[in-house]
Amino acid sequence: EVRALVFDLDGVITDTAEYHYLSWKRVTDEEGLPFSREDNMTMLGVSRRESLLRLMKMKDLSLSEEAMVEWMHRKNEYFKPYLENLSTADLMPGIMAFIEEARTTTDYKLGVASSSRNAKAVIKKLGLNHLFEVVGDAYTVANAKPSPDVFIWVAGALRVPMREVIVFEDARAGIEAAHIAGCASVGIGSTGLEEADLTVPTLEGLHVADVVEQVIRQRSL
Ligand code: G16
Ligand code: MG
Repeated sequence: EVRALVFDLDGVITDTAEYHYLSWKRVTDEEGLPFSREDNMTMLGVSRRESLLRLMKMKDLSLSEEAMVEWMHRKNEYFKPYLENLSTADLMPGIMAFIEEARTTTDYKLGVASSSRNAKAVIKKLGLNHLFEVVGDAYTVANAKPSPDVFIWVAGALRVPMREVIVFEDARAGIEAAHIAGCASVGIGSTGLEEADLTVPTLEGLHVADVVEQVIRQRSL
């Protein structure tokens, strides 16, 4: 039985994944480091610190704790103006229709599980608060995705067993976290989603009942 749908924020509800990339790109440009979209894929969906640790590993960099804090601060300073200008144009295609359909045609509980410290600000800025019963973010748990903690926390707050939750994610780290938590998963996008129970390029034009049915079928295979 499915009783809850839990959505990732950056890259699933909003197009902010692009802004995270552009912000890291600006920092790496300033530091004279090459940084491609492909590089960025390996940092998707994990915490700010874990993103930097992965970047350091990728580029064989060693930074002091002080330098790391400064890079993370700078990245977020570059990210913040994007948030100030956030509008409904930054919503992912099809997401609002999908959530609206879930609200009107099902009694699934709806939640958000994000690795971001900016998650609540993004949701507020877009006026989406009323859509979700629970929002878990980088402040609610100590360990960000791929740790399962945020999904366990959100499922608990929704009072739904983990196996009755379908998670919607755009990042490998999020799919991994969802599975460790015992949730089912839908990967949205084209890269790094091989482990998802169902992968779709976008939610645009998809119906909740069809997606849920496909996930259930996939899981019992
Ligand atoms: C998001 C992004 C990640 C980002 C993380 C931390 O997670 O996908 O790329 O590194 O938040 O963001 P911040 O620097 O705002 O704390 P999610 O889980 O919403 O995709
Ligand atoms: Mg994401």
